[in-house]
Amino acid sequence: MVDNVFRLKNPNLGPHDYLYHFGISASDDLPAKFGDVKFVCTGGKSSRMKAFAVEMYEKLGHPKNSILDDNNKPKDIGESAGRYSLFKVGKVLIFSHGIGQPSLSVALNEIIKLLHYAKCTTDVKIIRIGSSGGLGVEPGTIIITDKPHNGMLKQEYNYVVMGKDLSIPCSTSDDLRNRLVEVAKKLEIPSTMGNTISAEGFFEEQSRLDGAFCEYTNDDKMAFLRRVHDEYGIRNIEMECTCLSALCARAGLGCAIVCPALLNRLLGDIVDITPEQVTLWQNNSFRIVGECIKECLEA
Ligand code: R2B
Ligand code: URA
Repeated sequence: MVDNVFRLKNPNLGPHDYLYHFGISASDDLPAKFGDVKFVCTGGKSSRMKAFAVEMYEKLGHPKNSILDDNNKPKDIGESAGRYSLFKVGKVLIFSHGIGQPSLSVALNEIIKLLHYAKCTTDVKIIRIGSSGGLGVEPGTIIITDKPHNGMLKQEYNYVVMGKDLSIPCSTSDDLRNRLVEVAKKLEIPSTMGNTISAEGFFEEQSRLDGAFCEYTNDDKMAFLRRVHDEYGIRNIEMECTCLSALCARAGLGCAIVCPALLNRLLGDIVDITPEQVTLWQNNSFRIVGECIKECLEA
């Protein structure tokens, strides 16, 4: 259970720290710059997160406590480090995380430390706005993750620390998830709540037949996809939700995951959607998350 009390127990943290992948020093006045953050939004692509930052800047009515560039647009604070982008729009922090759990884990460790150094200790929530392959859903449907599962179909995030397997339980915020579902209904955007698999790769790890390698049959693939759909309530597959939900829960941060299904994996493997569809589905997830954040900030 996430109790919304932010806590970091690492005794090694301090003003000497440097958030290398964002180019931010812990000795900068982080409470002054970031101390009012209430929401953190993240997604894989830098360009998508920039578009979301620009949209939030408009939606929230050009909040004063934003960090802007020379053109009065949200400034990419992470640009100098050259790895991830980072924007601050009012009380909303927005960063890109790249593809997969290792990339997300690096960025998220530094963002969680940023929140800690900035003294954002109460009720900060993190939302991933991603993309995914759907299971048994119409392409374009926005899936709000209920229970994240790893590739072994366990609700945990696993990684190796000093030669030992570490396993951290995953959980998403009930309250945030339900709010997002309500907002999607209000906006009449096709959406569903369902369980999600976070795979460790895109091809074999997601039972695709079209990677460089494949040693199973179409029947094997379909049997697995149908089983996880029917027995585990899996409605989409992506590559980050276990890492995000486990590390957030470990730090006491509520989180949610909102992803359109780019295709129905029960019907195929190839993502061949048009740029118009990408834009529409991306905008739908932006609208849901943006509206939910606006409502929460104004409540
Ligand atoms: C969804 O899409 C990306 C792979 O194409 C990955 O980041 C994910 O979770
Ligand atoms: N992202 C994934 O990880 N899988 C898909 O099938 C589509 C997008």
